[in-house]
Amino acid sequence: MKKSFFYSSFFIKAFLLTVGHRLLAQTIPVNYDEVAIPAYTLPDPLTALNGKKISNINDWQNLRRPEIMQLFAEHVYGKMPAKTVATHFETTSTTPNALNGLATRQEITISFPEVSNAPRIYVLVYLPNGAVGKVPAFLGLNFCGNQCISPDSTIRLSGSYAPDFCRGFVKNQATEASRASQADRWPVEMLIKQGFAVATAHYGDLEPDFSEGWKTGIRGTMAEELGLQPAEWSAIGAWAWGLSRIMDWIVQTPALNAKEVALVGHSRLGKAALWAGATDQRFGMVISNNSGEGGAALAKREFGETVKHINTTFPHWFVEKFKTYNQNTAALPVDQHLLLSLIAPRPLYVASAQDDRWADPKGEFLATQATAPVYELYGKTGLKTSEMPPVDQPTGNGSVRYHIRTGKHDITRYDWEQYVQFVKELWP
Ligand code: GTR
Repeated sequence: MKKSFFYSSFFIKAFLLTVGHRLLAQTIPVNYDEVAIPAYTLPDPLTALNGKKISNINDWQNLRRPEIMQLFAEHVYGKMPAKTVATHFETTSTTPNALNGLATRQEITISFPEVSNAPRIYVLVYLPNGAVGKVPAFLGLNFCGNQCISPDSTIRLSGSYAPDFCRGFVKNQATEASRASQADRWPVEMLIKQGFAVATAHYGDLEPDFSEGWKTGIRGTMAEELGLQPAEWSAIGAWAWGLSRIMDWIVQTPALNAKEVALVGHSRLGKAALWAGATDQRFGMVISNNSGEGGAALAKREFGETVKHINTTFPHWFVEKFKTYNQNTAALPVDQHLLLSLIAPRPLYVASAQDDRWADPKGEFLATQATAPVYELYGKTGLKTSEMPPVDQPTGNGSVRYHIRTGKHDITRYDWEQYVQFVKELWP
């Protein structure tokens, strides 16, 4: 009785907060006109705050990169915990003949034994059967729970909060009807056949995605152990932190090649993937799929979704300070090309969709292109072209690639096929 009252008041509150923020954001005008973009100047990746020109890897790694990290922590995503907390990995299921014998399917629970009310991360993993040696992996969070990525009825049903758009949910809680609801976004069989492992977890395990979600997520329950108050970081920070905990598991898993983990994320989870890739350099590659505002798109262009829109709809995604730029992106000391530069020298793939103007495809392209000088410091090749490529024609022959696909905001088979090709070229 008491428990059900708790759950209904929790979901009513989450619902009202989410709808309220969304309605408020709808009153903010949206610009889709290139001509109306304000004049803006992007901070130079290779000029330090003290004016010093960065011309070698040493100065990038020891001066400019740390100061860019610091700027993003202070103004955008918040700090990351400096303290580590004891982690326990438990394999709760192993299915040796998943996908008609192509893969071994495992479910791993990552828990934090020192913190009694901490959330658990439930990781779903597919390992290709018959692989010789350690295999590379794609790792990414999912929106609606592990059961949504496959029709397999034995996958654990997520018990964590999922956003309203997740199908087969009642009061943001998964039901059996949610199984396979996002299977088209996760072509596991194709990836396994290409020799990759696949690992995923529900982002709601780390922090429920609404403005008071921090209370039951990592930020609220582990503040003391992690040495960070909830307001010092953000939901995106918590999701990124969770990706690093999954990486901890990968590192000690003999079947996996921890040096070849391609971190992939769509939309808000693309933002989280980029911040995770910046804060944890063990991820060997980062793939941003339609990550848009607060992800790969330049904020200062104010095209489509803006800082003000995102802070109004999702006030918990970033730190409070980010809201001070709602009306004044010119004052932002960073822009997202600097976030992408933090991935260097590791391979980076940024993808947009033609109909996803809200995410500003051109802003994503320009940010990606602006990372070239940093890649060049390492003797790597960034995007050479200054023109956006035609749709469905990926561009970039070095460590950085970009495409704009026909269609809407989504992660499709086409997108995955390009990622597979990129990974195979860079990690032959
Ligand atoms: C939108 C949001 C975007 C993007 C997207 C998603 O509503 O405005 O920034 O993150 O959600 O995650 O699907």
